[in-house]
Amino acid sequence: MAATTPDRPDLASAGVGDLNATFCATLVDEWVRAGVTDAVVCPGSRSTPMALALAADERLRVHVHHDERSGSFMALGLGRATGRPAVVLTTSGTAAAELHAAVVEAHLDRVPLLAVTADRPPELRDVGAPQTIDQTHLFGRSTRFFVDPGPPSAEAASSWRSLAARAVIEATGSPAGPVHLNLPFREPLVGSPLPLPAGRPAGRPWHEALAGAAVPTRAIPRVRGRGVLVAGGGIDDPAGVVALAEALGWPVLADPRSGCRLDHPNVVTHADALLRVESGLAHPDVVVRLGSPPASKVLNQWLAALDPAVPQVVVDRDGTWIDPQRNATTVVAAEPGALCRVAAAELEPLGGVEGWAERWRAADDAAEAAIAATLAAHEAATEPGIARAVATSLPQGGALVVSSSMPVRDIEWFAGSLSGVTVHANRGANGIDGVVSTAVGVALAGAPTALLIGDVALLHDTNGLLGLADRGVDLCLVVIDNDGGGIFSFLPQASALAPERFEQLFGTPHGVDLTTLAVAHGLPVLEALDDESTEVAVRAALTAGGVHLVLVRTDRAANVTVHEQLHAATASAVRSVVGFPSDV
Ligand SMILES: Cc1ncc(C[n+]2csc(CCOP(=O)(O)OP(=O)(O)O)c2C)c(N)n1
Ligand SMILES: [Mg+2]
Repeated sequence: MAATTPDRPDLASAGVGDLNATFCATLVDEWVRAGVTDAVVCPGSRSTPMALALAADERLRVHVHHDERSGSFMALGLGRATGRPAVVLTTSGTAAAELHAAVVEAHLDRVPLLAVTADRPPELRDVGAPQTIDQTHLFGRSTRFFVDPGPPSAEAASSWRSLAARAVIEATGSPAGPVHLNLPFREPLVGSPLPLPAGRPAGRPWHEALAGAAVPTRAIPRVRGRGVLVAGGGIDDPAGVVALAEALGWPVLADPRSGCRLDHPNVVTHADALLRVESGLAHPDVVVRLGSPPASKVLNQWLAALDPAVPQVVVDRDGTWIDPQRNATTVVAAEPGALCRVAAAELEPLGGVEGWAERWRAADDAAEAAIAATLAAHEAATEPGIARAVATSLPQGGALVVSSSMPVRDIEWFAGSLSGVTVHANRGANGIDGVVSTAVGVALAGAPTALLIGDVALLHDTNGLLGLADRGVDLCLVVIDNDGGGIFSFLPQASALAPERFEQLFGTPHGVDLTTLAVAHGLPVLEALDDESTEVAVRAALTAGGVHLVLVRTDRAANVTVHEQLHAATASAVRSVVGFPSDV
């Protein structure tokens, strides 16, 4: 028998249950040292040792969720809002497979996440044992790091802290993303932790990553011309971006997720509307693309169609290949905002072309006025009007989660300035799954949060409502109920197919009474009839605190009409300001 050491007094003679418990308590201690604050635990038996260890550590917040898919999106939302990986724990079998969608989103949108799946030990695999599937590399190439350390053993105890600390470093490294720990446990599953292997002094984690890459300012092209900054998702320092725009006399075309929709003359919030119109604005001398691609299809198509002679510099924190248009001339690995801030301070004052930024400003203001005027003419609620109402009702420091489908587009097109509000959207894979739970996770990070979501996306993640009333969050779910997938009415399928076929396959009305659904989960429901009452309801809900659902009913056909009106109105307003290409 191995001699005991001061570090692990009894481990060598420990029974399986106590060994399991000690292993899990060590991982949890190390995760906390590395900055983990939240864990989502889904019920199951094989995961018992880890569930008990997480629940026993008072430094962690533990959120129990019945549904692994919703639970994993909740952990994703926590990671999005905090930058720290949250743990999501499942038992073995299909429970583990339920994490896949959130893992894919975390992978593609670079959100830190610790996916922890319990497993049967090796002798129970591939022999028809119950609830046993192949969990090795279950999430394929979507993880930053996969590890299956085998059932806990005293011999491996000196590696436990390293394993846990590395998981956090891999999840938060460059690029951030999901880590999968597949942990097999032998029975018994209940035990008591023995003294843990010693950690580093003063609560330090076992491994620490060195951060901070040098900022290559020379990457910002010294062009004294008509340049454009395009700010997508993942901008570290929005004010730094705006400072550079000011120094260069360039506009910032700001995606809602960029954080750059600040109240500043160089910030353009209606780029999509401006670029729908052929004008001199559409012909810059240089483009700098910051962060992940913007949501606007028009903006992305415009980038794709630019003359190859126009330099396009892509700046991304991880140097990730973000070039769906395949026309980037330079790819720079740097934090976009930090790079811009340094460039703004260090470059000699450049000065843009006279009137360039002012033209963008005038066009943006004209688009905003046209949107406001068009919507004011509608008495009933409109989907764009609801998007604007939600954006304006959020307090400073609030968070807005937008679902894929029309909500993310309506915010992009029509919400305008979003100063003081952090916008989150699952745009890594654009899924309409897990959206409610993502918003719950964002709200758990502490900010008053609004979710703008369609009825189908809400129904897709009904289980996000499980236990929600008691999670202690301030969250207002604004549901646009157009009884189906409104986005499809904008596609060629809508006119190419017979109406019944279109409704069957795309419109997909469901007839579910969402009020009854919310009430079944103990949530108060406010129904709003117009844009103004939506704003009042969201403000009241966020002021009162807790969880509320604001329901607004709309019509899919009428929604197409109002969008057409808005696009026509902004196009004519922009044209009247910028004129034709030769005018700029
Ligand atoms: C997981 C997933 N399934 C299906 C889709 C395809 N899809 C995109 S939008 C949409 C309909 C969404 O309807 P709703 O949430 O009501 O929003 P609306 O279109 O009415 O604005 C569907 C099914 C998807 N993006 N993700
Ligand atoms: Mg809908």
